[in-house]
Amino acid sequence: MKSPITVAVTGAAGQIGYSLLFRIASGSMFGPDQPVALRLIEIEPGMAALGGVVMEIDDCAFPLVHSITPTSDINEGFKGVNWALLVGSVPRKAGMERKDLLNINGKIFTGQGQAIAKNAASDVRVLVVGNPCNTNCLIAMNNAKDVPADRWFAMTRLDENRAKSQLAAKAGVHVSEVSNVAIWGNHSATQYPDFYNAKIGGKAATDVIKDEAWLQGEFISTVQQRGAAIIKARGSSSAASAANAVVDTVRSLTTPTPAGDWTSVAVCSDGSYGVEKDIITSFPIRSNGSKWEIVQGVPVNEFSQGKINATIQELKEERDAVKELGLI
Ligand code: NAX
Repeated sequence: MKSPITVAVTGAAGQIGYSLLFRIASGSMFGPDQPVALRLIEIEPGMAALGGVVMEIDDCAFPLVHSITPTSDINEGFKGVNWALLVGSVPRKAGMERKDLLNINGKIFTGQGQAIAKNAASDVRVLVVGNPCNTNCLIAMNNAKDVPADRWFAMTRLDENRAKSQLAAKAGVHVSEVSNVAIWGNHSATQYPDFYNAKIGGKAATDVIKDEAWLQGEFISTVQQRGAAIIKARGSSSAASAANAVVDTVRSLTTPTPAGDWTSVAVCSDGSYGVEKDIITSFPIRSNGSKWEIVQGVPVNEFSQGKINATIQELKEERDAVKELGLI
């Protein structure tokens, strides 16, 4: 039997947590023969509900669950973790300014960054899901200086999966035919789902979907606004699809990317594609199973460059705002 991978999940009693924990525990994230030690972190008011979730995980009798540690103490929660999935945050409420949101979450993510640096395993990798996820990740990373920059990720995979599903529906093909979809920039309404480099059945998506006006217009806005459409229809935000994207992100970083393809995740910019260094921004990424790299040489035309500039501008403004607040 392999030794367990220790995984922390914050916001473990929330909506995404409720889908995610069972996927991790069943082996979807790390494989069918890999035991997991779960460290589940909630704030004090969430602890009673978390107790119920732990009872349900127990009641699944999962063969791969080595142990479950529910806690509201972040130092305890991040002890020895190989993966930290930062899902819990305070979402934007009506009337809240972006600066208020960054400030409230800033306090959470400075503390979590410090606790990760102090307590996690030396190989820790961190995926931030809680919004605004790119900038929350930036804050945590800057408060955990001992943890190398290439270990920090923010989630844009749900956007990639949404984009693939829209392209497949328009082309009338199964979603597995769609590849090479890159999300650039921020996980927000400014993100750019790059259809110019996408492929459908191995051909350029623009050769299969001969409707550039739809691609440049409705396609992009549907992907950008998909979260809002789900809230409208369901009465609460996407949870199972978000949890699925967390599983996909970790699997894509820990298994080799299929030849010629890439996936999307926000990482610390190294200046590739002229993007400002040291902001957390989504790029096309490849992994060999242990190391990842930004895919170089993906063509960026004038339309794409305009969209990328807009989303990077938003990330720079968020970075400046948290700098001004003294969070980084
Ligand atoms: P919920 O409100 O259902 O759950 C959040 C949980 O986090 C709650 O149980 C709360 O008690 C807990 N929490 C709050 N502060 C905490 C802290 N400091 N430490 C530990 N736990 C804390 O939200 P849910 O639907 O699960 O969404 C979680 C986050 O994911 C939100 O910020 C949401 O905006 C974000 N999302 C990000 C997505 C992405 O693609 N990156 C997509 C889905 C989702 O919108």
